[in-house]
Amino acid sequence: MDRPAERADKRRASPLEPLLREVLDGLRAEQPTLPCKLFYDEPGSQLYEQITALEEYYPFRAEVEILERHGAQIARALGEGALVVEYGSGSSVKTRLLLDCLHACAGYVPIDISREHLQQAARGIAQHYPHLHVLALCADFTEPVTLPARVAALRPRVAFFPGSTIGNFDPPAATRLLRNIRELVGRGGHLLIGVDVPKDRATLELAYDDPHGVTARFNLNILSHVNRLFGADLDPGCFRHEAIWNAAHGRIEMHLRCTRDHHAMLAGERLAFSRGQSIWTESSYKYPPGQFHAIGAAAGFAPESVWFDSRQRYSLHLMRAV
Ligand code: AVJ
Repeated sequence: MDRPAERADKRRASPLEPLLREVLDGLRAEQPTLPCKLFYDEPGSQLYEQITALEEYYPFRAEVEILERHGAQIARALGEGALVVEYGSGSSVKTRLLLDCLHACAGYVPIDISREHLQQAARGIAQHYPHLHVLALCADFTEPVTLPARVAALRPRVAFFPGSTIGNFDPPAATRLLRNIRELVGRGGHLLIGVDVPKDRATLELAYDDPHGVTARFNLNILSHVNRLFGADLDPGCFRHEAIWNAAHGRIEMHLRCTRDHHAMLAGERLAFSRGQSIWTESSYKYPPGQFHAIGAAAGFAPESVWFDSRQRYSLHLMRAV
């Protein structure tokens, strides 16, 4: 049997330790939270793919429409021979639309936290573009990212950040993340980033609470992921999916609302949830263009162009690092 000191040592050495801290602190807060990056285990990434196929989830289709309609203009603005670094690449569907337009592309570095998903997507891209240098990077991009040595010399750099994933960070955290991206692309580098815009409550809430229950399964899956990661016994049957538009803050909030008193064990800690209480699992901020320009400016980016889909539901910003 481990002596306590040895056990503490082993725990300190585990890469899960900071994540476990984050999860425990979050679940014990007055408003319990879970970090939304934990949505993306294998089943979660697959559920997210299903969400993007839903009619109700307009951001995906709207962004594809923008890339299809304005791809040539985007490619001209980005110039030739760029190294494309994609943040949160997921299935890389949008990547193909971008790569198809780019005249000559020096390399492609997809970054994602979900390893299998990332490798599968990177293989797909490498097969489809046999002359392209593809280097997958499995990383949490909320931390500063270092590019692999083999592509580190390639310039100019373009950060491609589709999907409105930036909306998952509150404005101060979004600014910090864009600052990291600003450092990575360097002066004169570009950021091409998808940003959802505020709109009527009905459209927004339907997009995040679809009648097919896919988003509900996606939200509840985070509990199974936590259970698997930490050997916990949170009961998904005690929670119900909720998505509300918080107009004052300009964000969709996803919660898991506790439907009956429930306690669970997580890494030897007892957690109690009472009926009516929620675990806040995700925010999805929506910005009008001017508001997003302010965030970009605070991170060292100047606006170059903004494109919208035909129904003005979604925006794609091109910004240049200054
Ligand atoms: C891809 C993370 C931006 O916030 O719209 C979809 C995730 N959550 N449905 C979003 C999501 C619920 C999505 N992001």
